[in-house]
Amino acid sequence: MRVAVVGATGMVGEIMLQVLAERNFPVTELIPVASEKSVGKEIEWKGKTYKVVGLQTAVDMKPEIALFSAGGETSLEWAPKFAAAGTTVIDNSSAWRMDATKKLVVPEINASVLTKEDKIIANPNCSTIQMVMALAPLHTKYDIKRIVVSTYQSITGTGVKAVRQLENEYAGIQDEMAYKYPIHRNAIPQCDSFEANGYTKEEMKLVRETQKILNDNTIAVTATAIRIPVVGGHSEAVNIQFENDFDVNEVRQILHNTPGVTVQDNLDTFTYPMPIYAQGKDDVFVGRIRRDESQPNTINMWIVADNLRKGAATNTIQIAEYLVANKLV
Ligand code: 2RA
Repeated sequence: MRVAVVGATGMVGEIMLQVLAERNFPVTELIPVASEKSVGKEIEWKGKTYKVVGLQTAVDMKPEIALFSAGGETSLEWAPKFAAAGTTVIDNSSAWRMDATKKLVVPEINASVLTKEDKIIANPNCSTIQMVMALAPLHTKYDIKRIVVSTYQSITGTGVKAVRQLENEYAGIQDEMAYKYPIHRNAIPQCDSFEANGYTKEEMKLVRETQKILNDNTIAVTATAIRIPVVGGHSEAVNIQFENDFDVNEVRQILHNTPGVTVQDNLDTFTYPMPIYAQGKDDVFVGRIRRDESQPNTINMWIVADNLRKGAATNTIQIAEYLVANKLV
């Protein structure tokens, strides 16, 4: 299968290449794609050297699948061009996620919505993916009424510039490219830009994408997204109010039985998820599971995942695996 990776030289693109190899995805021809400034650059993949090509060249090569992680503008302009050439696009940007004609997919939850006609498929936002991975089976069982989520997001979600800034701040190096605020020894209550309602786009992604993936606009969601100086992944403190009561041990068992979710929850051994240990793994880790004693039918939990893997590259490739397994490409 000819597979294009659009944004192959970026942080998520590089993880996509790594995960394609790890999972032995059936690639017969790899097409690394990047902006004009990177065309001709050589990359190594599975022992072979490939030259980066430009977008139009990649379209003309008619890959069966194109995995995009190149920003919303590139997706809006080029995903339709790939689709018109017969390519199935799986896009990691936010460009198509809330488009009513496009599917927004976490394979373990709603891959069954996919058909041969879906030529542009949206990969959800990283902080949404890890949350719905844990909440989807609980919604089925107990019917979620409201979610209050606070995220503690890795600086890798911002991109390589933020990682470089943090490293420079660690080393005491002045970084003229630095963002407005320091990252080291700080917590920044802003991920992405602000909308008119005073929430950031990141926070509103958690609201809108959760309702779309769980196919239930009655679920009330409110979010606060914070950027913190960690690199391993995103962490989330989630408070969930159900329509129905629950048993905490049954919740743990449901999560334990959920593919792609690992429960790490033992206070006697101080066992709970942490981003430094989630880094490089594809599971979503859940702990600190406990009843909210302040109101009925409500539970608290702590959800951690590598935002570059299950939050981006791996989920994208799992969608591609589903398409191949079900002969939808
Ligand atoms: C972030 N989820 O963490 C967004 C985009 N990767 O900034």
